[in-house]
Amino acid sequence: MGSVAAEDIEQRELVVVANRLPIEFDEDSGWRPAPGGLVSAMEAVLRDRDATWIGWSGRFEDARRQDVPPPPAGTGNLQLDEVLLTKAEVEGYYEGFSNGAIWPLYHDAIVPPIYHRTQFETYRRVNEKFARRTAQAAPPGAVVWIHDYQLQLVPRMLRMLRPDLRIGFFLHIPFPPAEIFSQLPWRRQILEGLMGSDLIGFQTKDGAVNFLRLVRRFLALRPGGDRVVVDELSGTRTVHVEAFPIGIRATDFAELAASPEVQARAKQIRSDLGDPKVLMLGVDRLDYTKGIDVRIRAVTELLQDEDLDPEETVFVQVATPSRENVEEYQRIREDIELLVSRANGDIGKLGVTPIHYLHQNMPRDELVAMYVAADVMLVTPFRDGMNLVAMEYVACRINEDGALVLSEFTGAANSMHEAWLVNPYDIDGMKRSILDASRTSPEEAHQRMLALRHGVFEHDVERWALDFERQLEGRNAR
Ligand code: ADQ
Repeated sequence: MGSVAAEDIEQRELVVVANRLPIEFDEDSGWRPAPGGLVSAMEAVLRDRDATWIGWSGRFEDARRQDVPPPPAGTGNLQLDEVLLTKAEVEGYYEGFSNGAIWPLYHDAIVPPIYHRTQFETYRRVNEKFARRTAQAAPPGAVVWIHDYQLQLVPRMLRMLRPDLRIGFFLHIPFPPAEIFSQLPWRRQILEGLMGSDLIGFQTKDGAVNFLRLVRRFLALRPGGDRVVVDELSGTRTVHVEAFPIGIRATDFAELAASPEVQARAKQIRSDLGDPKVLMLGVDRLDYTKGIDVRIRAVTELLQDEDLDPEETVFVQVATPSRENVEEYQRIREDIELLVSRANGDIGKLGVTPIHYLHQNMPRDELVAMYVAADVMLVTPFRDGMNLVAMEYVACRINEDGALVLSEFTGAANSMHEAWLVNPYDIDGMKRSILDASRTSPEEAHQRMLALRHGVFEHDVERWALDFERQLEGRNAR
């Protein structure tokens, strides 16, 4: 097979299906682009092409009075197609089954997954809603790209309704080993749902291998390499299962980082914080998978024991509010806030606050200014599909300095070998690495950052999307 020019692929009709539309409603500014991992990843791919994005807008179908106006029909070349959900559907499908069962299960069951039969039933019904909507909206022969763990039943449902479509599915979060996945009461349905795809993409090879093992065990199919042949009434069909590690639009971050405004803002941030010798930074959605708590513990101990000088070190943790209706998220927020206030109470002095904690969303340029300002970036999840924050930090280090401390349990660690890799369960090991990273010589920091930047710019999000799409159309010579 020959290689395919990027322009050919961009001519194709593309339908993206995701839990949320890439916009959200704000009281003051109305509809605006939504923040978050998936949105920042896909934004770049959709920028210059005709496509439809199907997803929930955040509006409730059964709200007695709709305070929120309908979303726009599109932005630029992107058509927006709203799926309306009821309050009960959002509770059962999203907060319940997706975030109470699948999310913890797929992240190594760090907190116990909760299985409710009624919630799975709602998940199934909502997946059906998405499948029907997509079946209506997709032009004949279109390429449909379904995203993430909330919609794992959609591929099979959609194939039944529209066998003419090319169906791809990408999972943004980890896919767990059989020992963990097998506890799911609806494991068969989930596997069959995903197998409705022509292509199933995972962040890592481990995820793909885990999936193939499960298909063999529970669906009695025999994968050959990364392919599985499925017998259907209409004949046989081949499902490809592969790793497609996601990236970021690195040049966008680098350009923003180089702008005079952001450079000035970064200086201002450092000066507002008292011009510390070492500025450490954490940026995460407030989620129990991200290891924010262990990171704060490690830094606190280092400051307490004065391995790090509390007068010359500042740690800033930015935590985006997330899934605030789910109980475990309320708990982790309380834990983190207690840790921060205890640490500052114990180590702080009048005019000296070693740990700054911001529980808020940040505009992109402010976030980039933080990355530019920080000497050491702490990314310590217990488990993470990829982790874009680690890559964003690296892309913003235009002077090729700074140090990244990265959990080995992130997908990103598979390619970012020059980071200070840590096991977040080993607090002493993590303390040693944080210390080492903050005391590293400029030469070593430079060498490591140079290599990291090479990887992040080489494997950017456009390449990820193009790779996935080529493979989905069976035109990739990989
Ligand atoms: P997330 O779990 O959301 O993504 P991550 O990959 O780190 O995690 O992406 C977070 C995004 O949100 C980044 O682009 C970051 O810049 C942005 N962000 C974080 N805090 C912010 C703040 N306070 N204000 C504004 N923006 C903020 C899921 C998976 C990951 C996977 C991605 C993409 O869990 O493993 O890498 O999808 O596939």
